[in-house]
Amino acid sequence: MVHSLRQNNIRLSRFFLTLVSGGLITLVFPKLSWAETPSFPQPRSTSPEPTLTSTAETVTSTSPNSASQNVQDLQPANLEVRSVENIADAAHLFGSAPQAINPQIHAEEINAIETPAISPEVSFSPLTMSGTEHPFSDASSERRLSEVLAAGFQNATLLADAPNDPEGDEAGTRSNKWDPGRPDSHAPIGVMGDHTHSKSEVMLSYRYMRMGMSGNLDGRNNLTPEEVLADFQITPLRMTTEMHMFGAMYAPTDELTLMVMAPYVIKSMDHLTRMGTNFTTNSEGFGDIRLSGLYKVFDRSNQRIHFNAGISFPTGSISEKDATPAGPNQVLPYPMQTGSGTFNLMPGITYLGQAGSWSWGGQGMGTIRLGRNVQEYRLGNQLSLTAWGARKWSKSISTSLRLKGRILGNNVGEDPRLAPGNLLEPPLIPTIDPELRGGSRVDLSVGLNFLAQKGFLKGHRFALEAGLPIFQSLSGPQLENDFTITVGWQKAFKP
Ligand SMILES: [Cu+2]
Repeated sequence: MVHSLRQNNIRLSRFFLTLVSGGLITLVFPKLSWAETPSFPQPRSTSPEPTLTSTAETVTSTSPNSASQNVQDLQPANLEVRSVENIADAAHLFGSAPQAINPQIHAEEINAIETPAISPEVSFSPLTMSGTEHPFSDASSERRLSEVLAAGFQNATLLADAPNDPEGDEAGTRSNKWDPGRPDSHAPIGVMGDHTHSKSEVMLSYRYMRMGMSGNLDGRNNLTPEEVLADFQITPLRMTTEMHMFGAMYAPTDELTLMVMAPYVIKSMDHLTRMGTNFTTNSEGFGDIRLSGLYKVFDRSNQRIHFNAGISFPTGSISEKDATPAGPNQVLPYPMQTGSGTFNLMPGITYLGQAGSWSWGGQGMGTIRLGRNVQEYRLGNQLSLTAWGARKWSKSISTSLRLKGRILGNNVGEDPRLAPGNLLEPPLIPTIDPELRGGSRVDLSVGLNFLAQKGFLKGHRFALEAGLPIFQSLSGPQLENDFTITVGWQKAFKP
């Protein structure tokens, strides 16, 4: 049983590696079709920034980011916008502004309409029109044209990211769309599935998490080791959980982002027996791999909402063993296992908002275990709610404060390999009691997000978050949480 479970783990792991690497490879191919984008005379610029050019009929872009589609979505402002762009277009083609067009008229027309926001992906920049190399020879008509464009696009994104720089620092800074290019556009690093990506973006991530527990609680009351040993033969003293979390995200559309997360877990628990001896058990291995779909349903007024639909696979082990006073190779208690053994659904909803230098968000997520595992038990279902606020101090740095509440149920059913210990009087150890697993906790965390804006690390994100419990009430005796630390790296790009 153990052996076949292990083999299933390996098979599933291989399946996901194939899935992810296959996805990465296929992403390379759409790039080839960009070469077919019709190209018109460009402003004489050496900038690698994507440049929007236009004709009376269409707006095309060298950016793969469906800029033309986004611009054409600007109904009913379409005609007015085009008429202005015709000036720019004519300027591109003929090297001077047509004298017959009075920019003032267009400015009034444009001010009369409420220009819808342009997606941050659209690269439309009046600033490029006032560059030193643009084709206008008449400085005043150049200035007036810039004013017209600025008036018409005051709500629009003026500069957007390059195709390979989805987190460009200027993206969305002047639009009323939620801006993905800020350090605080990603939630504190301890939150997963907090953001979606725009079409064809990929993001890779790595997180290291460390959680420390020590001392036992029963309800909200602290228990000394002696108090626990009055009722049990062994008491856990402390536990350390480390997790290496590897993640990949890919957005097939602007609405849908797919995410896979693979944890590698390392656990260690110290114990004290009634006889006064100490012993430590260790376990490590891959945990349950999680696949999620994040579906964006709202993206307006600097706010976003997406639904999270996750499923985790029983790739983690429920048969970790180590030496205990009972003998070598003993199946370890529930909290020392690296997996749940069940398929789990993780439905959730995430809300994000931005205003000026501030941002905030919230996420509610459930974990619903489907059926029971091969040992005929399941871990408790979970509900977690978190909310945070963040302050952006520069284009690179933001700090955050976050509250997280979690309710965890007790196990249902019991691992028969641990059950014999329950027949002893007094019982062996609290960690093998399926009724002593649940509880509720509230943590308060501070976080730091860093988004490199230049140098060879441009676009790379580094983040840190540290949390302390401010409330815990546990079915006890059960080890209480002391701290949680998460550090992480993230990089988004367009393959
Ligand atoms: Cu991402």
